[in-house]
Amino acid sequence: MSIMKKTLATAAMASLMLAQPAAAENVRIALVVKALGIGFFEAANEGAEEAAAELGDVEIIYTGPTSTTAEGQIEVINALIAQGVDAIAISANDPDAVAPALRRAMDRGITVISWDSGVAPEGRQMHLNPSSPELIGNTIIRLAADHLPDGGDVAILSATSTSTNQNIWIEEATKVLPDYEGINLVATVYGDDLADKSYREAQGLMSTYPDLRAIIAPTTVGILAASQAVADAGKIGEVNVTGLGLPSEMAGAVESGATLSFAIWNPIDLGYAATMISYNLLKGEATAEPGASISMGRIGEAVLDDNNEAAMADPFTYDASNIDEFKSIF
Ligand code: RAM
Repeated sequence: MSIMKKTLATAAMASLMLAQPAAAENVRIALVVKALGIGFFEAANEGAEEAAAELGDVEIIYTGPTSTTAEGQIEVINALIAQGVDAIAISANDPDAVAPALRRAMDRGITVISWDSGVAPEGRQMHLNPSSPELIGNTIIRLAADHLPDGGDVAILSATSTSTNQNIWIEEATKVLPDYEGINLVATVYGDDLADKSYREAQGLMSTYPDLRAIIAPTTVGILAASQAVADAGKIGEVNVTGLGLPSEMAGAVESGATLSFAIWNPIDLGYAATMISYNLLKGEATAEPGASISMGRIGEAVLDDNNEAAMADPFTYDASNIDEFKSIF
């Protein structure tokens, strides 16, 4: 080997040796979302990046399919296994369909949690709910009932029909429905967390049910699309759109009166908390088992129940009185 080549080789080795310890210390946490392009998940990613900056040795891989399918998520999971990431934190499009791929990830030593929309217990170590499912289910009905003192027909516009979180909330909402006298649930339809499909489903509800008084959309994509459909149909004041939305996306609907009030928890905090939990599990700082308490950093402790689930915080209600304060935050 020429002296020149030797020097280069030695320099390359030296730089490799210098680079290696830092690279080995960094852990890679993949935040797998239902689909790319959804504001709610982009806000969660902001929180994940905040946690990474606080922890110092974390790289966040924000990823997901282009539409809200389990098949798309399975491809993403398989690619993450091949890359050898340290943790996968997923909001699932289907609790069962993604479980085998996630099992394979866990068998290879990858830490797996679900957050927002859960995975069946065999496919994850723990699940972080944004809030208690009972509370969310009751909240979405109450939001509609608050503005219907004499009762009336309401319909639900959900995300996908296999979405774990929306399905649990709808189940809980249905349980408390008898407590709200005169509130009549006439239909549940699915917009798949796609703006155009949600818009068309909202239009369909208004034409099929002429006495409809509220559309309850427990999805940030659905509530925005429905509020636009109601405004475009000239039905502001007749059909109130409510459910779960982002203040930043719903400010216009509140201003126009298409939406009188809606709720949500802080999506930035949710992404932050999911990242902190993933980190503490993969570093062995905590074990996912019933009764365990896992630090969520500035949010507090996640205490696991018998199903290894925990809840982050209560949802907060937004209306014309407070939306301006929050619309620039998330
Ligand atoms: C959409 C997604 C997400 C849900 C929110 C409320 O962004 O469906 O999973 O938590 O709405």
